[in-house]
Amino acid sequence: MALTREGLRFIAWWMFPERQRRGNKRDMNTFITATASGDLGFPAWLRITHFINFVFIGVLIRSGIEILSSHPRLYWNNNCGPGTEWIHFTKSVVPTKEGEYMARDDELVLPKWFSLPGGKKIGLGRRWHGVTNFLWMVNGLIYVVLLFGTGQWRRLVPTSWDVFPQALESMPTYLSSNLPPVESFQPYDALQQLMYAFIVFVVAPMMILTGIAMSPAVVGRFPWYAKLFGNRQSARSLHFLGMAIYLVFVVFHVSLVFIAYPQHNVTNMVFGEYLPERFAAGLVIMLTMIAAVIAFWLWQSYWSHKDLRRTQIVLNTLEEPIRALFVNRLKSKQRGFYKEEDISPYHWSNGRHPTPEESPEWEALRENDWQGYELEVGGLTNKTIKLTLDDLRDMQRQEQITMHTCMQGFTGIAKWGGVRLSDVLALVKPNENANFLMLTSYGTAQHMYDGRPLEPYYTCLPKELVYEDETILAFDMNDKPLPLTFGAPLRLRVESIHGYKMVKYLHKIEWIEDYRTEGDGMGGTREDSGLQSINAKI
Ligand code: HEM
Ligand SMILES: Nc1nc2c(c(=O)[nH]1)N[C@H]1C(S)=C(S)[C@@H](COP(=O)(O)O)O[C@H]1N2
Ligand SMILES: [Mo]
Repeated sequence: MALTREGLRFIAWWMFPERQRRGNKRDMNTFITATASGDLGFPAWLRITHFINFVFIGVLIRSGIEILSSHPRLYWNNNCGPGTEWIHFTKSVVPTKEGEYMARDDELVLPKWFSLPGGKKIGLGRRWHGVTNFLWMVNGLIYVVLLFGTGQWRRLVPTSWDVFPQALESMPTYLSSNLPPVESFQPYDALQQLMYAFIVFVVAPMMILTGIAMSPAVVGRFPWYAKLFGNRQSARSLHFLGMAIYLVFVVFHVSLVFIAYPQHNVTNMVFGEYLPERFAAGLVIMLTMIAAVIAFWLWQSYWSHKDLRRTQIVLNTLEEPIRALFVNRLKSKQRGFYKEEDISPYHWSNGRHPTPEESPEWEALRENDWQGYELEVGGLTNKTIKLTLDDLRDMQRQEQITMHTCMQGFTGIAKWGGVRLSDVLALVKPNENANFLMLTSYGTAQHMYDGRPLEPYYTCLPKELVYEDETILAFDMNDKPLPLTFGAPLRLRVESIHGYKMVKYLHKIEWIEDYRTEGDGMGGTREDSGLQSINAKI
């Protein structure tokens, strides 16, 4: 421990040598040097991590807004019933009849300069958010380790209870747009210190913890985790409020840098020490850097849109190892957790049932009350079989009350009745090269990425998902045969992933060798056309 501390001290000394080396040689302003907590200065690591943090927070806010815009409503309950949101960012009113209005109908289209990447591209917004989260947390960890390793924590952690009355005292000073005396910045005054400590030690961890609560893999495996925040939707609301706090903070903080003793702030941040004579140069450098960061944020949007597929592949390549490390292994264990009374009275939908033009076959079966419906099971197998709904109902039944999470943001709890996918697959023998299971719908995609005619909705599942305990083919929802909008007569449920993998209006399932030879090669309709994670296990 002592060794690490010494090591870090050395790195710190090496990284911010100005003040240490020159020490007292320089006659520095008294308020910087003569502080109760010693000379904290502005070491290089602090300035660098702070700058990186600024870049990443902007990326997180912009991509977060893209994600939010795909379901612009926030709730404190998991049912997400129409009118139960505490805030919405759309004028659309949700009809109370289930199945009339799709989550996709509710999406906003934001301009490219505003959100990342803008233009209803939640698939890419989620990729940007995911990749940046990881980098942001690594940067934050380096910052916090160095903060405590070098004694710099005194900047942020108040060492006396006096900080509260002091902060109260300086509040009216700020409010009357005056400034506390320069001596009280050591390096920060009490109010600033409290605000910074709150952002670093309360809001940032809250963003991480509530972010984790939004992953269907995490709350599928550990449903209690979401309860720590109330429920999954309140975690989402808190995550949003955290963003709002960040936005307000950034505005205040940046304004104060330029209002409260800018000579100190600017030269300290740019040069690492107080150099009033170089204030003009510092200001130019700082403003140029801010402009460059804003240009980078905009570039991300335009670069993303220039070649959507390339962006999807690049970001997915960066994100996949992180997913593999943390969430891909989590398998749903929701049975027994949710109770009958948790079932949502209203359940959102995504993906309308096929029209007679799209699928005359499905329409005929529907008119015939599903008499004659057969699920085809085959592909790379020893034989192809066809199962009627009665065949499926005669097999061992599995029921589960689970929470559905659409990657757009809504959730809903329902009781699903069906048969395990693994039991169905046990009826045929897959060949050696059967690596993925492809499930195809009678229904079509809601849109195609390149505007070509709508193709049947499909998804490819890796074996890990196929053989999960709670992966079922469901024919019942809440003790009744599946309603039309929820996938009649048969649909997939995979409870550890996002809703878009759960094909409704199931037509056939087949073992295939590789998802890359199907559709556009990304692993499913929402991957092909919605630019979601390629061949995702979550
Ligand atoms: C300053 C930091 C951050 C800001 C401003 C931010 C902002 C946002 C916003 C506004 C959303 C949209 C919420 C919604 O409508 O569903 C969002 C989504 C999300 N955020 Fe963050 N976030 C931050 C950090 C994090 C961190 C550290 C994590 C993970 C550990 C995280 C994980 C997530 C996840 C998983 C989602 C939902 C994404 C999805 O379902 O695809 N966020 N974030
Ligand atoms: N055939 C088909 N299945 C589909 C879709 C679709 O558009 N067509 N949408 C998917 C998405 S994005 C989600 S969130 C869920 C929604 O299921 P629900 O309508 O039962 O809530 O269905 C999935 N299955
Ligand atoms: Mo979805």
